[in-house]
Amino acid sequence: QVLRGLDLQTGFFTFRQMKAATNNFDAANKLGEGGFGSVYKGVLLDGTIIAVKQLSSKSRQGDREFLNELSMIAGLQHPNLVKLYGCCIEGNQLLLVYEYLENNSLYRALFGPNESRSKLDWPTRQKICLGIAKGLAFLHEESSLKIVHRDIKTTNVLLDMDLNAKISDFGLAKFDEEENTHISTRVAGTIGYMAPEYALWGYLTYKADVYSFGIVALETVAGKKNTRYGPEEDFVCLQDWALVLQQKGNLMELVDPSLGGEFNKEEAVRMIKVALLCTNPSPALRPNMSEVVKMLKGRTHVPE
Ligand code: ACK
Repeated sequence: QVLRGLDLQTGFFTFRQMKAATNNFDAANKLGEGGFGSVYKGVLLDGTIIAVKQLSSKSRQGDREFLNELSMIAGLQHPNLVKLYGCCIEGNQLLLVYEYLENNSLYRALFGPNESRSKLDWPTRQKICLGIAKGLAFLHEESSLKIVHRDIKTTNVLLDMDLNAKISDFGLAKFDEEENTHISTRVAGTIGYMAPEYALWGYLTYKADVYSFGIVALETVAGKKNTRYGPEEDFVCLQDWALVLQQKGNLMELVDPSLGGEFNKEEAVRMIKVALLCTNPSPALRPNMSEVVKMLKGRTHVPE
């Protein structure tokens, strides 16, 4: 029986259990490398499939704050967040045990090798972006912890059986922080997705996640990575290119051509406009995630 809570007093999963579940962390069971360490697929005795993340950071067993926060994060439940089943702490090993998601990451679905690339149709892409927005709105505004993710990107968005988006690695990045608004000494994020104020000055607020969400939304609509793109690859990122297309009144040119005619033009343009608001260089001018959710649903007018 998988317990859905975290009891750090009794220990939750033992290292032995995790070794058995992953066949001794067999290379064949390795799902990949995440920002915080290797991820393995495993099966518990009751048949539950899990993803075990081996945290690469040095010993944290003495870090009470880390454990406290971990137990709170395990309590966070939202349909658009990857469920943390628990953890295993033994010696200086720290493993996080997550639900296993069948469809890999959004990155693989959009840009992976041919065999793992799934053709995401327009309604699915919309559902994915809305899901990420809802998950972030929950982390920022509704959860008791008010978490800033700090590393939103397509590899940190996992897809379940029905291609619903689930955010992974939330809470990992800010264990040593006290406030959501501060000057961070250690900038942890991914170039290309990082808000400029965070990348340049380490100034971190939840608006940094809003920026990263905007980039992910642009990548999802365009079916293109946020790297040099555009005529003669002049543009450093998709966002720059989108701004130019917006000025030319030609935002549709950004939409993934492989979507063919099966998308709604109005919805696609709305999504790009929302993404452009999110990637505004000035954090104060970016909407918050619950506003983004409303705009994506077409419930609120998207300011030009
Ligand atoms: O695209 P992927 O296969 O999906 O590559 C990454 C890799 O591990 C490193 O993060 C995969 N991964 C991470 N967490 C999970 C999970 N809970 N279920 C399934 N795959 C996962 C991710």
